[in-house]
Amino acid sequence: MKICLIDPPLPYSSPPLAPLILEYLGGLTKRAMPDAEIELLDPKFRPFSVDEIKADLVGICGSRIVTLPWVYRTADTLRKRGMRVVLGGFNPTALPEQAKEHADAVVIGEAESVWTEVLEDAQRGKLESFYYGRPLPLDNLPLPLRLPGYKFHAIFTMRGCPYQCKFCAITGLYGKTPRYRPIEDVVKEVDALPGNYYWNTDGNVWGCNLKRTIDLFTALKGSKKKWFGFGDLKAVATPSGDKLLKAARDSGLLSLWLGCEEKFSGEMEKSKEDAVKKMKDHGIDPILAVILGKRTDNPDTFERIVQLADRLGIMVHPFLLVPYPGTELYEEYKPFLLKNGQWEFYDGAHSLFSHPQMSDEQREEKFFKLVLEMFSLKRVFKHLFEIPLSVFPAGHFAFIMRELPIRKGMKAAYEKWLQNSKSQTRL
Ligand code: B12
Ligand code: SF4
Repeated sequence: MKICLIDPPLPYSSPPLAPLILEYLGGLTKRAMPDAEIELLDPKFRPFSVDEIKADLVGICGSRIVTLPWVYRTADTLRKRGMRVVLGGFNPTALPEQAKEHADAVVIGEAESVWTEVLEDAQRGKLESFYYGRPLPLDNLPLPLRLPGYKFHAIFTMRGCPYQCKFCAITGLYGKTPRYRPIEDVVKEVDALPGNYYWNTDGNVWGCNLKRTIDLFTALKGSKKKWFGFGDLKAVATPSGDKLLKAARDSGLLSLWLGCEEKFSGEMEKSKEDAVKKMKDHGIDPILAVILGKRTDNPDTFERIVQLADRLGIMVHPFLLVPYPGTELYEEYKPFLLKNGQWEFYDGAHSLFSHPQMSDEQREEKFFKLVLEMFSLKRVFKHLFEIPLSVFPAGHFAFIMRELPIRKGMKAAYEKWLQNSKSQTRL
């Protein structure tokens, strides 16, 4: 049997990161069906024509909502050509009935507990409509089939998060109870990674269990590889913050996206500003992934971000708030949603709900003004001098490799928005 797995293209350019979902699902497939022919396709890296695909079963990842129109279109085309298609990931889990309209089968939840059954049913020509993945312990996981040619690869060390931030999709898929991979498995996987840099994709790398995190970082000290991740400032602000940061730095952490600060609205509490400074003192470059345009934000929130970035000497990645289906926020914002179901607009650069104080255009305008400022060459260049000298040259090199494609993506989003605004004015 030939199985083809696809991670869809993104609307804007992204860092040269190998899609872990393909590598991991590939590993799971190899273990379940060692004789199957497996093809992993990433159009972000190597564009292909859908007409070239020939397989007995095609699995497509529907995890990033903005890609859903492409996922559905491609699935429809492949099914018309007689191929069976299975969809899985964050959005097929949140919207299974919608996904089923475009697929022979939908995997709801995590794939591990049902993937063998899916493959065997596909081989017998008897796929069920829905497969319900159960959360299993994270030991004895297959080794991902690593793809060649990428600058960065990724790992995960845990699933689940107890915090339940209203906007975040993580708990809808993985649940609230954290599950951890055995530390020795993570170390082995990191040692086996190609290249010198990797991405830890855990929702919050150090927010769930401080002791386990410090043990993990200590065990990774010998790996000599450098890495990036996502996390919060709460853990840093605890009395164990210094110990945590030292272990993180020794494990090779270069840079961390602070994307878990849900209530953040342009001002930071003193303790959190101190936590940012502490990270920098330990040689870690914090990036503030800030979500803007919330119904509780004021018009001047956007301007305050610039002042904060200057005060703290950090990069800021701004996004407009996206209410993801399956989250508490999506339910709360339902009465205000403007483009519900038009997933191509769910890219973090569009106004998706009405706002009590700002028009949709005003929020998008303010957002792009901030984007252009944050990703100006002047600012990117200036930030090279804000990255702690102790991580030269690896930290600086990795910053350029990561940030330039993101900058390119943000500029492309702006150009597209400008074009659309002009054509709307003409109408
Ligand atoms: C890595 C990553 C990226 C990479 C992707 C590129 C790459 N080459 O991998 C980058 C950094 C580019 C990225 C970008 C974006 N991302 Co992202 N990303 C992630 C992240 C951190 C890890 C995903 C991953 O690799 N997981 C590892 C795999 C093995 O696990 P998994 O995906 O959960 O898969 C399991 C199940 O979901 C299921 N499954 C998944 N797919 C499939 C497919 C099939 C066929 C089957 C059967 C099962 C299945 O089975 C798997 C095993 O159990 C997740 C957060 C997270 N921790 O999961 C966010 C996440 C997926 N991203 C998200 C978003 C929104 C984005 C953006 C669109 C953000 C934005 N607003 O602009 C951008 C795109 C910007 C652009 N450039 O256009 C959201 C998606 C939310 C949603 N409901 O849509 C997430 C969940 C983050 C969050 N906290 O909300 N992202
Ligand atoms: S935003 Fe971060 S802390 Fe909040 S639920 Fe998601 S992963 Fe957990």
